[in-house]
Amino acid sequence: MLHWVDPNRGYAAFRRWSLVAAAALAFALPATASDWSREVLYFVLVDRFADGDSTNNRGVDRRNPGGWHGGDLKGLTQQLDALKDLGVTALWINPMQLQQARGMPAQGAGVGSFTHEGFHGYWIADFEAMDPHFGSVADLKALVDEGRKRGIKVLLDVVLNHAGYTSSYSARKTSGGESWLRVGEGNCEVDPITCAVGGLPDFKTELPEVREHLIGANIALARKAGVAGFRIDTYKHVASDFWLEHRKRTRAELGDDFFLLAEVWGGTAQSLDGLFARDEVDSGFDFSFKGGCEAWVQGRGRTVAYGAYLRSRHGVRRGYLMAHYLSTHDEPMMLGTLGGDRARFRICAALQMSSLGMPVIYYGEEVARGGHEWPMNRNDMPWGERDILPGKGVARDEAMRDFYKTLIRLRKQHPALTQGDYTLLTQPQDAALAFARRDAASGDQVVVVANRDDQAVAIDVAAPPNWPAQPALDRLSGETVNAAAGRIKLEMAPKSVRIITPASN
Ligand SMILES: [Ca+2]
Repeated sequence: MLHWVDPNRGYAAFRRWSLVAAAALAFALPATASDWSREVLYFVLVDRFADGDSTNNRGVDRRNPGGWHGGDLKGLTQQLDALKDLGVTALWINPMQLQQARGMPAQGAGVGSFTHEGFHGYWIADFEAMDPHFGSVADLKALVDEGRKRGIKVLLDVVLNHAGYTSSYSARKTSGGESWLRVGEGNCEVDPITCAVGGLPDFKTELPEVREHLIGANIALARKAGVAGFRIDTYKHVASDFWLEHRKRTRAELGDDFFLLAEVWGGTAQSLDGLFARDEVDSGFDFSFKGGCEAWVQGRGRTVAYGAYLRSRHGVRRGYLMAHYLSTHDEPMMLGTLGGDRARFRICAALQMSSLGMPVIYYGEEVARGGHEWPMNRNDMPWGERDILPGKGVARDEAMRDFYKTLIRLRKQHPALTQGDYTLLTQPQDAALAFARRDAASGDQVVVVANRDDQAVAIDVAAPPNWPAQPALDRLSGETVNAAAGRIKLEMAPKSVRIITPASN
């Protein structure tokens, strides 16, 4: 295109133009350079996933629901092709540091008493050492490197609030003679910063030496392994000035793109906004999505109100992101809450994958992993007949996995689903949920319809503006949908969901 000018002059002009364009773009972009709005995040408790190295299985007891089960970084790395095939683009792995040596007595619903070990990674005894059950720093780097080859980023879970119940930190003092850990449990309702969450010893993160140790150790590990970001545990229990320093440090030492996802318990678009306004992090969890969908698909609440909630999620500050899940290690698994109703579960999975934000799949959810309440919400990844421990022989639902694959593919194909705006099509008298997503930049548009009832429902809603005339297609079933004369009309089977686009899309 520049053949009619001197190539060097043309290039110089192009360079000048691109610098100006880049500057203009940078100005137009939000404060954060890291954009994870198109990622599909997969959360793994590494010990529960795949055992790739039996030499590190010290103390493994697979019959203990709270024990070590032998999964490790090598095993996870070996399954990256399967995760790529599913369509995930980022992994969230639990904290990797050395766990307290001894387990804790515990009692769980339906499992009685058991010994609870630090297999989940949140009971750290030494922030400067890897836990050998998970593997070495080299193993973590190998996961990151192999993931990168497959377009999968790694997000490392970090704890900056508390130590394990037992660790050498209890004896540690600053040069001024002050203890690193607070004594007493405090009251998290009164003061979340100084309380002991779950009775775990609280670090005095206001002390510079403590701060340096925690931030420095996590940054050093991240740098050695090359992880793309942190998922930050128990965020609201550490003060904002700590997080501002943490943000500055991670950017300076790990790069401007280093991504931060905060676990602010109870987070919503509204309650996270202060963090985003201060640019402490890039993202936070939406704690309403799971419960909202569970309630709605089970017939609680009006459909129009649920649709309005989905619209309210678009109130998130521009350039920042909410991560939304159906299950986690800290909450009962959705499929269990729905009484094993896979049709209703599929509706929520489809709504998750067609909503704004970063969807998080809790390992095994995509194959209908069993387990409901803690500790069974942290049970083994089901592998069916595949020769992978610890979940070898545990049944899995391959049709559910295929459904997830389709949902993820649609999400990637349609910018309307990742970044489009939201129009609620449901009217107050309607039983079924219908909404439109439209990406103004590309013109891409999608209509999502869901019927939570045990009966079939006839849908007749106004097509969104700019919706082309016939034909339209339901991308989940492949069926043609009647979208003539500005109306979308279809019969919805009991407990069903459709993701509809113009056939030309
Ligand atoms: Ca192992």
